[in-house]
Amino acid sequence: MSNELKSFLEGLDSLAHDCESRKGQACSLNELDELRIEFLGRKGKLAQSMGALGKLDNTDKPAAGKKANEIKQSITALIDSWQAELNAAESGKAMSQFDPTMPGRKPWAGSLHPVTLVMDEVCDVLTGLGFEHAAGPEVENDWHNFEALNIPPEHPARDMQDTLYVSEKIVLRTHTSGMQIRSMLKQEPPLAVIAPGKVYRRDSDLTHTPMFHQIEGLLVDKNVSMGDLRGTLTVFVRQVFGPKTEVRFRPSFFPFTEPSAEVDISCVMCGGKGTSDGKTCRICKGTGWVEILGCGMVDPNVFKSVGYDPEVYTGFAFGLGIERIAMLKYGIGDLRMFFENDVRFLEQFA
Ligand code: 2NM
Repeated sequence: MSNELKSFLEGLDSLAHDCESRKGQACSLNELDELRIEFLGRKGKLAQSMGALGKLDNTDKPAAGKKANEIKQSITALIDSWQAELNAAESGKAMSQFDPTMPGRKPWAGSLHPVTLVMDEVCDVLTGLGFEHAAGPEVENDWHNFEALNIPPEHPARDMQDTLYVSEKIVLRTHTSGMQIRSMLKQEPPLAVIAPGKVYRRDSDLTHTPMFHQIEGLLVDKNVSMGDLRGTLTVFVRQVFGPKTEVRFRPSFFPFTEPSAEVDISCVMCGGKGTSDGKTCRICKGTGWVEILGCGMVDPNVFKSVGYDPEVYTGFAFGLGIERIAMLKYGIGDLRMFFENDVRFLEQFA
């Protein structure tokens, strides 16, 4: 072996030793990168040693090249192993800084929709008064939705303008009364039921939506009077709107009740004064009263269609819109708020 080759090989070995001796000097991944560049970089120590390769005898070159490759691999392996150690140490440090006793982030919780809240409350008050809950289909036939309720074929409520038809004899229910009809067909009086749910009308503007929520109540027995109706509704509105609430009946008309009435309560905003903060009350427009429901004594024709004897039984019924009650209760001025589902609106009811 030539002297030139010998000293070339020795130079490479000392380079490897030099690198090994630097263990512990690189304490961070950054420092280790610098070390890698110092030995293996384009102008690093290994590259400089390789400069001497060209001056060797052609017969020495294969052995020199082979050795150079081996040294490059062993230095690379060495630095890689230090890098793995540093990585492990750093993640261990991160774990030791992690405090598993810290409280977690609070999960985002939803809340009940104001329509649901009011629906639940109204149902609770009425079941508390002894009414039982009835449920039924939203797609209803002509007989349950109109015919049995004394709504004749030519009545405007049956018009295509007002009702959403599925087919000639099938509609989306325009009120929940069909459920009350079913209850009466199923059982004899005495009977007290409420029918809550979605109803549909062909109507869409600032104050009407094609779908809204309603509750109807029905009570049938011997000797049920308009006084019973007034007493029941007074107790009901005082539980929902507060004990000082006043009740007023105004004559009205519905095909399924006779006589019929619309019920006003003293304004929830101004308490009936008609003014609030010295200005005309925006809720009751200065009248001191707000309308909240319709009601009446069940028409004898309705009893005939379910097979009750109108000479023996009388009954009262009422119906109210949930969105309207919710607007009054929470002071919501725009019906569209209920259907836009803006979280900033909804989270106020959490
Ligand atoms: C109202 C107003 C007045 C009503 C009538 C009946 C039934 F099925 F018994 F005939 N259920 N609901 C009724 C009566 C509904 O809503 C404004």
